[in-house]
Amino acid sequence: MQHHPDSLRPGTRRLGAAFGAFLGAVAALSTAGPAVAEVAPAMQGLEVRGAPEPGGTTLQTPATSLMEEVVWLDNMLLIIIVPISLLVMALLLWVIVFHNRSANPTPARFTHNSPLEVAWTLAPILILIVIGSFTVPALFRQQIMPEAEVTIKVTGYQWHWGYEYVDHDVEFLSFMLERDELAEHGYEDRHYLLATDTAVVVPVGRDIVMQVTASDVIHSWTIPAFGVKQDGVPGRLAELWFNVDEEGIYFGQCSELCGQAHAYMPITVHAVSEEAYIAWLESQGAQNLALAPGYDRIRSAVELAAREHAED
Ligand SMILES: [Cu+2]
Repeated sequence: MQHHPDSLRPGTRRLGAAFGAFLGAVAALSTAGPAVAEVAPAMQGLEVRGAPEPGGTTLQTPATSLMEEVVWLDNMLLIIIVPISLLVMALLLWVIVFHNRSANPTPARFTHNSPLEVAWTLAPILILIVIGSFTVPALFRQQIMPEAEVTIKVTGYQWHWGYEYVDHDVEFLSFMLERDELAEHGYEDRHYLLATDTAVVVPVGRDIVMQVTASDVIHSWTIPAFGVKQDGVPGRLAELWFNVDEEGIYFGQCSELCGQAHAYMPITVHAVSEEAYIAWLESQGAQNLALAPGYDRIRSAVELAAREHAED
């Protein structure tokens, strides 16, 4: 699949005029607009931090407090379920070896043992209460939205994503990069099926709220390293939030089976400094820049420096 046929991109023609500048090769297929292929300034020098590893078996390295908690819960559950599994396997072995027909030709005839039954009812309940006392608060931390410092609406389409920075009137679509397009966007071959032509750009250390929806069928937006995953359902607006610890490039993939090209609508997030975020917003022609986190501090400092320079 060199380029997706137009039939795979129902949103392109409708939105192409508005977002032509973002679409690179797609723009050439749809409507007028310069093809922007070079890596935007905000993306340069970013390391890939959230990506699957070849042969990897564990969860990705956490990039948010939410994901740190998910990893902690995963390890905690492992400590609980390993002894349970060993106990059950030992009991099975014990029954198989010592209570088969030849080893134990005359089986016991009793059917009840009240103390034992109380124990094997209470023990699982207690274990579930212990697990729940950790997982339920974690669930609330994920599902209760903080005050958003950046709000982004993401819409799933068959088969690409659309993003809207609701405070800033910035909108663009995000298409998977073909193998031969990766290098010109600054990615490597191993990022095939992960990298997109445009990326969600967010500042680190700020609370990002994503509003997730879809236009045709159910899709699901996720970044594994952030510990977030949310179905986008047509006609509904769900929310997720994250606060990225470290600058870097983080990948995800649509996680709800959404049709023929489900595997070809990945997600790329660039977590950058506030300075780079504001510079990126400006490069996108953003409105209401004063609403961007840190805008006052960063831009007034720049202006101050410029003034001092002029006085010298
Ligand atoms: Cu999808």
